Amino acid sequence: MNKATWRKLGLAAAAAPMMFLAACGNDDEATTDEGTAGESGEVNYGEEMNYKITGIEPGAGVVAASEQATEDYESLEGWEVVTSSSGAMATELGSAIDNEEPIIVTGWSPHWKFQKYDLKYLEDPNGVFGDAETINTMVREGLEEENPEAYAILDNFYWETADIESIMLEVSNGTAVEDAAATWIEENSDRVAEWTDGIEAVDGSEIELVYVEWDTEVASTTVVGQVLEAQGFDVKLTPLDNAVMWSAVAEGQADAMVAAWLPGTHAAQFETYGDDMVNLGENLEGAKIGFVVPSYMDIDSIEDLTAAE
Ligand code: PBE
Repeated sequence: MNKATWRKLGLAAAAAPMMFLAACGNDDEATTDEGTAGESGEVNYGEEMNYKITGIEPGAGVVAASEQATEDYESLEGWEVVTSSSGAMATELGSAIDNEEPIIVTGWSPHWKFQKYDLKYLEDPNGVFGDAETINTMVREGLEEENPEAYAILDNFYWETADIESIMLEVSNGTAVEDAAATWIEENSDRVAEWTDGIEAVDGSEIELVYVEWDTEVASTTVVGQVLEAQGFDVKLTPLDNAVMWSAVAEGQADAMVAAWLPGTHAAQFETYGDDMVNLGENLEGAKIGFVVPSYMDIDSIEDLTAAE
């Protein structure tokens, strides 16, 4: 038996006592009408949310996957992914939680929202959002020969979820990302020293990193930028749209990015541009995307939602 079947059985079992109570509470007629009783315990979140999922930037992989989900799941028929920005998504999530209202956001980890709020990923039995991923560092062809010191530092850059989340949390609480990154570097000087170990300092050599203004990428790119700066580089950080970020590195207009989510989230971009750049491998493991909801919502799976009428 698959997971979905188990879950349905579980729901049926949970609904049974409610049917009984509903029947007892009805003085006129001890109705056992299955339809009515079965529905009495369920909230129609779709109706409450106007069948809308709160998205982020249109170019994000998680938005593309979410749109795919609305096509793949019967339970999401008639639903719409509304795009905006990562910042707007976070604001909407916060105010829904303040009012204990239902909300579904296109979420990802690592992210400070999991430290700040009680949240859960909706199960994705069809696997539309893929499994755990890595965030990878990509550099332009020729960087190794032309700027071996930068290449080596970028190649060494590797950290963990707790590291990036501590910076993101600070930033979400109002600290400037430059300050949060500087504090993290100071407190983790041993780790940072490993990234630059044995690499000679340079004198103002230029390096440009491109990124998208997602909370994760703002944190990682700022840290790497500061580490490069401390090694004597003249660092430029350029925020772009997702596709433009990939094409800038592929075409050699920018030197590097630390923001490639693979194998799933940026599969389309990797397919288009991956052959024209150098993959330096993961800088973080255990990343994930999916539908994220407040824990107080009484559903566990995408299949627990209901299609629009
Ligand atoms: N994200 C954060 C990006 C990758 C990094 C999950 C919002 C995306 O969906 O493309």
